[in-house]
Amino acid sequence: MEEENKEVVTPQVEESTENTAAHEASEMNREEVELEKADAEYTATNIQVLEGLEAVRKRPGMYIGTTSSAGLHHLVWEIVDNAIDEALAGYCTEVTVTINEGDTITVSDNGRGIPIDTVAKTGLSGVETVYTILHAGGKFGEGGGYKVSGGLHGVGASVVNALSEWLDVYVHKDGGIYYIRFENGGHAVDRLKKVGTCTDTGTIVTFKPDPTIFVENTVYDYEIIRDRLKQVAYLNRGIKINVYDKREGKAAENHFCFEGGIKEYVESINKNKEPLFEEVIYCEGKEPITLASGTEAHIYAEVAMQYNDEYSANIFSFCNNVHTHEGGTHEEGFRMAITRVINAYARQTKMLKDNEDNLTYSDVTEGLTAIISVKHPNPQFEGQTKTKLGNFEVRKTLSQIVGTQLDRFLMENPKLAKQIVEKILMAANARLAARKAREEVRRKGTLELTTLPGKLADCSSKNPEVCELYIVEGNSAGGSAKEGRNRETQAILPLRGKILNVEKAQAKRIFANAEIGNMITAIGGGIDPEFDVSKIRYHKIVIMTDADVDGSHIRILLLTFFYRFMRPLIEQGYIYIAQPPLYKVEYHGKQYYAYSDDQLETIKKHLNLKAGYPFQRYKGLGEMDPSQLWETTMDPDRRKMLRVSLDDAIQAEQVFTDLMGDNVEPRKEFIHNNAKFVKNLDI
Ligand code: 1YM
Repeated sequence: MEEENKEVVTPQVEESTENTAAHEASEMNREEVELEKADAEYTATNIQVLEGLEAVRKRPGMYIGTTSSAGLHHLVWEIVDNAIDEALAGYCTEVTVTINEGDTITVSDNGRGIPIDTVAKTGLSGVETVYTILHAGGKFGEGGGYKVSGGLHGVGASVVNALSEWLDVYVHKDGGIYYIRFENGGHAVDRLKKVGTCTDTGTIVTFKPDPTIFVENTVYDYEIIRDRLKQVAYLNRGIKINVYDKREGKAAENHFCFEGGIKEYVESINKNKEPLFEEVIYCEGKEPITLASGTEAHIYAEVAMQYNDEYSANIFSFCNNVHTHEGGTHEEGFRMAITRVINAYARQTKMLKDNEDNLTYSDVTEGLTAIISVKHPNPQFEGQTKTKLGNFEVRKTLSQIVGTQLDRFLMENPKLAKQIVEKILMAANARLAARKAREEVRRKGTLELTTLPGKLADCSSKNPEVCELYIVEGNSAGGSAKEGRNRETQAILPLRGKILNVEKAQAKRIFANAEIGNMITAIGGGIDPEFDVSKIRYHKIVIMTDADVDGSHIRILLLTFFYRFMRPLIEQGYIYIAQPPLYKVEYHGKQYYAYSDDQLETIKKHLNLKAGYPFQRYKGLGEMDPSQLWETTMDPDRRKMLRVSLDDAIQAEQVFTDLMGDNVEPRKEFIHNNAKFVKNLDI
């Protein structure tokens, strides 16, 4: 029998249990010398490490964009990205994120566990390397895989460590539990140590964001984490993602796993719309690519799409799980393919006659909800907000994949194909009719395009940067606003009654609507697809409606109109909502205004008023005289306004269809739960 190999493979990490075996003196000396050498190497690496992490602490914005709430949440995405990468590599099925008491975060996965043995280049354990060397994310282990998730900043776990008060990592691997702790922005308290045994594998990371870095806010928002992880679950089919809030009084949990991936995502976006037919068209494929380093990798692309009975297009694209708001080459490839294939099919089946013009991209995407998702080993993000995919080769990848597979779908499903083309032909006809209607308006006299609406009381300044347009509900409030305003910078456009619900109307009717026409001319930038934000006449467009149900309905109608036809106004933060007071208290000849119930209570307390002391409740703007309206709602030095933002276009999309579409149920639900919409507003 062969003698058992007695040589113990020295673990690359220190054992915390004491080694009691006796050694010969000479052996001990040799070990000591080696340990000293290792210590010296360790110290040398550590100095470099700390310099790197110090740079992150000096300029956190360079690495995570901002140290406001978005940056705070970014720390979570970085750690989650590593777990998702492990899942995409095929080794991990479940990821769990927990907000703990004290707003620390724990992220765990059941993957292989971060490598624990020493990395030759750094002399540090794999775990310590990943958590202390900037951009160590890449492979230092053998072969396989690349980092695909998280492209926007994609800075890696070491940045999270640098910006944490403390950070703990536990790795379950090869039967052992290994632990390392970092404090004060990434200083390893000790080296990675074995602290126990286990039978599973995985990585568990807990960190506390450093309050001296995140001075504005260190409180996590469960909904932000939940919504983002739900999106990640849609974009990476089959991965189970758990989210918990363990903070006192905030207990919550959610579990996501979508076997259908982006197909289910499209269905969920279309949930409250009427699909043209049940099927979701799905295309998928991969394309080999050689990286600069010579490594062979793949671009992986998938697209899911479903038509509904509405008129707007909802195309959302992603690269490496990052929402590419500004589009890019993947969207261009998709656009080329879908336009080409549908035109070819429509001509081939003679549904589109030889003498008729080609269908446009806006025709073929009317009422289309689509998700485009690309995983790229080396994404180039461009554009103003770095959310535009720039890799040129992706255009062809998408064009080919969507081209062949959409074509096959149409061939194999002639009945559905006919439904699609009929819908698109209707869109094309409506487009032509709308163009005629616009030309008609133009022909009737250029006057109409250049003359401002008679109802508009314009301001005297012509500098858009200082000009404000108040869109006011009702003629009487409009009158007060006209009298009370600052004539130099504030213009008033009163609206009579409700404006048209653009969600339900076709383009032709929308252009014919007088109230909408007035707004378009007053604002001056035209409308989608020709909307030009550089031509707008006001940099603040303020919606001023009553604080009642009708008022909020009008507000939503206006926001829907801006969202559909002048979206850059919302994206670039030009739309505001006026905040008229709800109550007035008069006391010793002085007037006090309250904008909320809480504020009313505070004022009463402050003035020491007895219970039953009278106060006025404003039911509408019309109840205020011009000077009151100016003082409380329009004076730039005293007013309060909400700025409308579009952080999450997909969620906004859902809100608008829920509120404005044909289904009554979601609207009812919304009215019960109005706070949800206000979430889309920045205070
Ligand atoms: C809770 C966060 O970081 N999981 C995780 C990370 C890694 C691995 C497994 C992993 C990757 C590889 C090999 C490989 C990382 N490893 C590295 C590096 N969860 C979390 N799970 N073995 C394990 O990619 O080859 C970086 S991340 F660089 F060490 F390989």
